[in-house]
Amino acid sequence: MFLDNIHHPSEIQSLTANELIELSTELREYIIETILHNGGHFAANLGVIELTTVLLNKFNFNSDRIVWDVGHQSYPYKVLTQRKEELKLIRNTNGISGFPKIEESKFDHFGTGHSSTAISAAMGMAQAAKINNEPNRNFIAVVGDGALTGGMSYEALNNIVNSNLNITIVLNDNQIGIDPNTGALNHHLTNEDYPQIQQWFEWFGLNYNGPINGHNIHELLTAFEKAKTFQGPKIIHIKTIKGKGYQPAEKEQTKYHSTNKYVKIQPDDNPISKKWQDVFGEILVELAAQYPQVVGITPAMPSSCGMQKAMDIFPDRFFDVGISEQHAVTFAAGLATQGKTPIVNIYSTFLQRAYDQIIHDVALQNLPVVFCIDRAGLVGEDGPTHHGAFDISFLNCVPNIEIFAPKNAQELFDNMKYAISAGKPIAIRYPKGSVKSDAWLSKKIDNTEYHFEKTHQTLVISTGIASNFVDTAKTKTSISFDSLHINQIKPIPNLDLLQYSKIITVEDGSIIGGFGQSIKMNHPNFKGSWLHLGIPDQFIPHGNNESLYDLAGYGIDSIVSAIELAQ
Ligand SMILES: Cc1ncc(C[n+]2csc(CCOP(=O)(O)OP(=O)(O)O)c2C)c(N)n1
Ligand SMILES: [Mg+2]
Repeated sequence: MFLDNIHHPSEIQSLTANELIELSTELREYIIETILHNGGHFAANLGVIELTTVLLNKFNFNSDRIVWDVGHQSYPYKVLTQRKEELKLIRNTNGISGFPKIEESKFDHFGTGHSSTAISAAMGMAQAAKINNEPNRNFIAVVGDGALTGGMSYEALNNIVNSNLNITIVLNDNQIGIDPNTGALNHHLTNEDYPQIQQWFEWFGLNYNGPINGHNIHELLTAFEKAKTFQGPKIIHIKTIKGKGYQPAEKEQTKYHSTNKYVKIQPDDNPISKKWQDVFGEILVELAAQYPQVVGITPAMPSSCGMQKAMDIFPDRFFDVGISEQHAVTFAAGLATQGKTPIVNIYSTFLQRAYDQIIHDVALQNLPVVFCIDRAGLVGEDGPTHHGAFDISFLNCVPNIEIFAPKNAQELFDNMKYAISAGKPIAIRYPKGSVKSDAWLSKKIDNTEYHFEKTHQTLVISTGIASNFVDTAKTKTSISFDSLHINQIKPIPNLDLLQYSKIITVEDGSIIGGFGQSIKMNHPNFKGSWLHLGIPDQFIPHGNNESLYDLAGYGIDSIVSAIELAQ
């Protein structure tokens, strides 16, 4: 057994080619077994087993540096850099992260999670080495064919030409992202237009070597040996198979991008109810059939975000634009100027990429773009790179936008239906997980008026799924209190609060600039006290989402404690 006997990655540097082959076999078996049991990103890791062993053989990552783009394929690297046992608890509460993380290991040189950052980060490191006159250090960026479609990758490539930096880009070409990749790059890669591909990279000033069989240790060794003798920016184009070595994953690469636990520690809250993205997808199909002006855009997430069905039924109106959040939003803005009502379907965390496009291209021109923001709030196992903590705060301060946070499928339907004819920018945020009430009627929406029983001293005001937490909290304490769910976060309603002595607000988002603070700001005459529950001014770690809500301070138990303390 090689795998069990590697205690430091430097030991891999002395292995022979045949030993690296053996090590790769063991590593693959270990990852398959562990991740199928534990859950986590799966198929991408199986594609980079040989690459990882060869990189650790050819480079010394005490002084050389590596950046894994997105980082979901860094599990083999984690195993070989002193985290073999820790893989068993990857993404669990208190376990290691599912992405490279600087604080986790001295071998994780740059934290990733959002795509297309690797070339820029590695260039920065290489530039610093050049300034420090350290010519013998190597800087590696491993970039997938999906990650290479993201705009930042091109911005970096455009800068590389005259840099003479000692940087090696590894293009891991497996011809898929989570879903099939789109666009020109994907077209040329799948058509195997190698002379053109070579020419294209050379045009950016890169020395090109490829295509290399990324599962052949001998070919990989030769390529990296050559790369080490070449000073300056270069690209090694390897071809790999996502899911390599596990037949079901090779066949169904999208399904096996990420897997759930085989052994469920906790059963789902309500295993029968649908996921938010599935309900969204069904509503979208219904509204698209009813309103021909509706079009849809997903930046590379059709199956994760639920737009796939609409894409299948209305292929001329729904677009997967690849990993390109900024383009996605401005493309939507363009569509909106021509009478279309675009629905941009995007994770909260990735919408951060397109902030200026929201302000400058959509809101400033008051264009009717509808943002359906998935995975808003804490997202559990993916952790701080992916928590949708900030969208309320960063949208709240943008004029012209209205913001909604439904608590169930009916509200999601009502909000989407309203948004389509609102004629202005609308954001609708909904979380990861199952919808508590997943049915909806295609009814006409009522005007929102907030009537509520005013019988107690304390009022809890909440939005989105935090309102479901409040409902459950009510059943868990003997202390009664008034509660109010607010679906529309912006503009925030004016409420008659004067009879209360204490108001507690609850939201699945950042407190600073969030829902609670905006209610407070809107009620300057309220003389009682305020308590805002939500995500504090910290990055929340990864782990089981239910426990994270309480860790952050706004889960069911936290609400109960706040109510009891208010007495
Ligand atoms: C900015 C951004 N948008 C979307 C995602 C979601 N995402 C994670 S992995 C992935 C596909 C990446 O494809 P590729 O780079 O080819 O890697 P592979 O999984 O094929 O190894 C996507 C779209 C992300 N991580 N970052
Ligand atoms: Mg890929």
